[in-house]
Amino acid sequence: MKDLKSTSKFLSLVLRHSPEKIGLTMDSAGWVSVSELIEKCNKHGKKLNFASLKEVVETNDKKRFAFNDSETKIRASQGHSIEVDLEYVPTEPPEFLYHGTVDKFIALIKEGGLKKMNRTHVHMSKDLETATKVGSRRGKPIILTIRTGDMHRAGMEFFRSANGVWLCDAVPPEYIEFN
Ligand code: HQG
Repeated sequence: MKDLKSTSKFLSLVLRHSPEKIGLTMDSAGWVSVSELIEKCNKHGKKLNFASLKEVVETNDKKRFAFNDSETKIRASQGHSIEVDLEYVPTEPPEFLYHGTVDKFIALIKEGGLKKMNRTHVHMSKDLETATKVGSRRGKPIILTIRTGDMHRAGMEFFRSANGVWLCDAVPPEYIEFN
């Protein structure tokens, strides 16, 4: 269990942020070769074989990673900081989505809205429980309600990652309910 978590964290690092750290080649859609990933992880001291990789993919709490159909390639489903084109399809969002954050960011969010910061998109959750978990990573969570239906009607695009995280480019402050 602990091993799986540490492997998941390591995979997040190389598949979302720094493939070059272990000399891995990533294509423009974020895929890397499974055999190359296993070889380079082991070379860099992170023990991994196909069975343990498959276990991480299948049991990961947020389904963070996905194989292609033939299981020869793998990628992270969202959360990247490097520019990748995951071929997200514009999708109509629900009327409201939620964003979990913490108090110290609220003044800046009120002023400038939600920004993607280091990632490729702003991340939103479909339910309060998930948003609360996201916010709790940084302290006492504050949940913002976003009027995503209004944003969509105003022409803004939304995407949903393979593991159900909602994404957009930015959320202007007028669409955020600060409660
Ligand atoms: C905040 C996890 C100042 C924003 C989660 C957040 C998610 C601003 C932080 C995924 C701001 C960015 C992403 C502004 C936003 N001024 N602060 N204008 N706009 N912020 O980690 O959404 O477990 O990049 O509120 O489940 O927290 O890794 O984004 O606190 O889906 O799979 O800046 O990461 O997924 O933080 O989390 P992040 P996030 P994993």
